[in-house]
Amino acid sequence: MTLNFLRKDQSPCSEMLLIPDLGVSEQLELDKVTPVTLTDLAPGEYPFHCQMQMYRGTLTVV
Ligand SMILES: [Cu+2]
Repeated sequence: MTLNFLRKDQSPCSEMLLIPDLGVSEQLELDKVTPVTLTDLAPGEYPFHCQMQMYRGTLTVV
């Protein structure tokens, strides 16, 4: 599965995408799409956040 992240926010917080449980650490360029390919994803919840954990969310795999 590939998720496409479009960064529209110029805040430094939106520069890095970290999904620790999946070993993802991606730098996101402003106004560009960054594809992140994830393989062998087990169902579950995977928190993601910026470097300092101010922007955060959860990826839910069903
Ligand atoms: Cu941050």
